[in-house]
Amino acid sequence: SFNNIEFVIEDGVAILTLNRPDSLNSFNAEMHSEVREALKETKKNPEVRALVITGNGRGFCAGQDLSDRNVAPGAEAPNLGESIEKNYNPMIRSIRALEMPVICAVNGVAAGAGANIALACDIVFAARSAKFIQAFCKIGLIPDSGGTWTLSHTVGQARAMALSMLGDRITAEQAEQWGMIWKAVDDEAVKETAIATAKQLATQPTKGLALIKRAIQASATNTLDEQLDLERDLQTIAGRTEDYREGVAAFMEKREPSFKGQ
Ligand code: T3D
Repeated sequence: SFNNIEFVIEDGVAILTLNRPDSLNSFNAEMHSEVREALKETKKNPEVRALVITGNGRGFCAGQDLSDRNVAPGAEAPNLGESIEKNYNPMIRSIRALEMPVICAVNGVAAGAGANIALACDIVFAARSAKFIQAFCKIGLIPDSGGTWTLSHTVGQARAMALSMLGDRITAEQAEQWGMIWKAVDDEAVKETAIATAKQLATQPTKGLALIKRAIQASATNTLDEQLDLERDLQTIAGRTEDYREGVAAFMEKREPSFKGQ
């Protein structure tokens, strides 16, 4: 059992809910280790075919818990690189490498690393009242948790630079219009929409979806020639899955497919 998150598995979907609402679900060391544990379980449990990440209370996540940082005069400067290497980077890498769809329900403000954890997910729904804030610049830091990369690739360099330097509050609708997230939805519907989407995806060809994830991610750094080669290789793998066989057979027999995620 966990103290800082909730973690349940239902209908093939793991639901990870950040649960430190009094500090807008900011990360302390214990929450980091609990999220690590939950991501590990998600990866190794064969019944899990999609993951939802969301938060309790009025915020999604306010990034690092700043009350955990000793900045008193004379105190030794904390080594933030170590914190990133130990906590934030492995979390982002796990989300990106997870061989299943990761759906984020941004239920409220997403600031600092909280914003960039959301942007690392595969499909992001955000409550209409939620805001995305690259808050780092206000305390002398740079966007981490992949933010400098994801922002550049989703909204382009001009917006990535201004968002990162100004720390403006971006609405969910603006984020949708800019292609930073998938959809803005009504506040009261955001969690159920994300969970319903994940449950639907958990009935789909999970291996195929994982290969799509790999291909789209790789496109960010590949040339077209490299990407064509990669598509060939991944399609070779996809064509050998049981779900491909089932999908084609169901189509030809004019019936609903029954995918096993294999
Ligand atoms: O250190 C490392 O390991 C390096 C890695 C860094 C990664 C990072 O994420 S750095 C960036 C850290 N995050 C921030 O700078 C955001 C700080 N928070 C805010 O700017 C604001 O709270 C928000 C814009 C997110 C929301 O504003 P608002 O007015 O809606 O809420 P609030 O009143 O500021 O916050 C509510 C409570 O949550 C409040 O506590 P209180 O007064 O009710 O006892 C506030 O102190 C607390 N809170 C919010 N964010 C954090 C936090 N407490 C600790 N750490 C936080 N990040």
